[in-house]
Amino acid sequence: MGKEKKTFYLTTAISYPNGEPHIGHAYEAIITDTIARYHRLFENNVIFLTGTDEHGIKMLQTAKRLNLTAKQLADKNAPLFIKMLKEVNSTHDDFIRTTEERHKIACIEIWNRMSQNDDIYKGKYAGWYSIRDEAYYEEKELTKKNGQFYSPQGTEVTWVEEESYFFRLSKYQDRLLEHYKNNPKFILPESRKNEVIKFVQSGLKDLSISRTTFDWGINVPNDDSHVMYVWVDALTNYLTGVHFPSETYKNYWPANYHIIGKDILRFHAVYWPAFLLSANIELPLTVFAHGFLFNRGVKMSKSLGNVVSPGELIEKYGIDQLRYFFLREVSMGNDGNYDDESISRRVNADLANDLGNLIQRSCSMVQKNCDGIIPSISSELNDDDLNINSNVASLASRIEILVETLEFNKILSEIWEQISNLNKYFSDQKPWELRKNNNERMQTVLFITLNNIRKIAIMLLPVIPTSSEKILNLLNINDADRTFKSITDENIDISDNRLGEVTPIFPKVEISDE
Ligand code: ME8
Repeated sequence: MGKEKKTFYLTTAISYPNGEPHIGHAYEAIITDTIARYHRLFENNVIFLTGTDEHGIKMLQTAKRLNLTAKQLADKNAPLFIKMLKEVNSTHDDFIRTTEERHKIACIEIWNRMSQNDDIYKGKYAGWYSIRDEAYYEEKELTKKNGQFYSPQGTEVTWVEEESYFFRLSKYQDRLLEHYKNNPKFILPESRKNEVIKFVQSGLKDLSISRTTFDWGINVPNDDSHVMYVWVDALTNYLTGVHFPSETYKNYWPANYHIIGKDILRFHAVYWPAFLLSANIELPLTVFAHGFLFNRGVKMSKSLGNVVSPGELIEKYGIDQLRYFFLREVSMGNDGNYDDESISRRVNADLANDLGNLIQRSCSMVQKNCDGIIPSISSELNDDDLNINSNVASLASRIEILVETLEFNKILSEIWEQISNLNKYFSDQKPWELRKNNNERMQTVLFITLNNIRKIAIMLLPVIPTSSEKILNLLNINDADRTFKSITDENIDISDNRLGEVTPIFPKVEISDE
C-alpha cells in the first residue's frame, strides 16, 4: 500500500450571476485553481468547488429591469460563468448553482439544526440594508452624503422594516474571539484579521436571517411566508458541495480553504463560523481574503467604460500568460493592478525571453547536434553542474512551504531566479564552443540544462498548465513522471528521449505605444 492520500477541499466564493463574469471573478478562479493543481501535484485527494449564488433581492431586481424572472436571469448567466472557468483553464470538480434541489436540502438541514439549538427566534427587523452587498449594516457603520446613507463598501443602503427570523449571533461573540485566538490560521492574511476581531469585539447583534417582502429564495422550514436570507443560503453551498447532510460530507469537511475577496470577509469569518458552531459542524480551517484587481488603479465600472472582460484579455495575451501575470504581479491578499504595458512586459521579459529562449536555444542544439535525442552525462560533473542541480532541486521543498501560505509571487520569483541561474549556466558553459572541441562536455551541459528545464516545467504546471505540458511534451516526459515527487526522483533519466518539434512556446507580444 502506498502513502494514504490527504483530502484537500477548497472553494471559491460563489458569484452573483446578475451580470457577466468580470476580471475579479476570473482572478479568484485562477488563484483557487492554482492551489488545487499544486495539491494534486503533491498527490493529495483534492475537491475544488465553485458556482453561482442565484437567490436574493439583487438577482430579483436585475431580472425585473431586464423583464426576466430571476430564474431566467440565472439560467442566462450561469453558463457564462461556466464558460469563463473553461477559458481560465479551471479544474474545479463541481459547479454548484444555489437553485439546485441538492442545495435546498442542505439549507433546510442547517436551518433546522440552528433552530433545534434554540438559536432562531421570530422578531421584527428595522434597520439598514444594502441590496448591492446583500448585507445589513448598523447606522454607526454608515456614511451620509447628500441625504443618502452609504455602506462601508460605498454602496447605497435603504431602510427596511419587516417581520423576520433572527439568529442569535450575539451568543457566539466570545466563542468566535476564542476561535480566532486559538486558530491563528483561521483568518488570513494576518493584515485582515484585526478588522474582523475589532468588529466582533465591538459587540455582535443578532442577525436577521429571513425576508418576507419577496419570495426569490429558499423557504424557511414550516413557514412559507419567509425566504432565508441569501447569505445563509449562499454560505451553505460549501456544505452542499460535499453532500451534506449525508454523513459522507465528513470525508472532505472541514474545508481547507475558502478563497474569497476582501469585501465578503465578514460573512465568512463571523456569520459562517457562528452558523456552523450553532449547527454543531466543524469550522473550516482557513478563510483567505484576497485583494481586489484594478485597471490602472481604477475600479472597473460600466459608467467609466473601463470594464475589460476576462475573455478579451485571454484572447489578447493567452491564458497561461494571464495566469502567470496575476500570480506573479499581485501579492496574495493585497490589491493589484493590471494594464497592457505591465502584462506585455512580464510576458516578454519572463516568459518569452528568460524561459522561452532558454528552451529554444538548448533544445535547438540537441536537435542539430544530437540528432534530436537528449544526450546523457558524458563527462565528470563539475561544481557548476552540481550547483545548478542542487539549487533547482531544493526549490521543490521551498515551494511546498510557500504553497501552504499561498505566496505565489514568491514561488514565481524564486523559480525565475533559478531560470536566470540556468541561463547563466548555459551561457557560461558555451556548449556551442564545446561542440567544436569537447563533444562529451557539450553533451553533459545539454543534459543538465534540459533536465533542469524539466524540473522547472513541473514546478510551473499549476501556474501555466498548457505551456508546461508543451515543455514536458517537447522533452518527451511520461505522464507518470509529471508529479512533484519526480522532481527529486534520481531514477528518472531523460537521456535518450527523442525531442518533439522545437517551436517557440511563448510568443512575444507587441507593446502598444498608447
Ligand atoms: O460576493 N477583484 O458574489 P460576487 C477581485 N455571491 N475580486 C473581486 C472583484 C475584483 N475587482 N470584485 C469581486 C458575492 N471580487 C457573493 C459571494 S459566497 C458564499 C457568496 C470577488 O459575484 C468577490 O470578493 O459579488 C467575491 O469573492 C467573488 O469575486 C464573487 O463576487
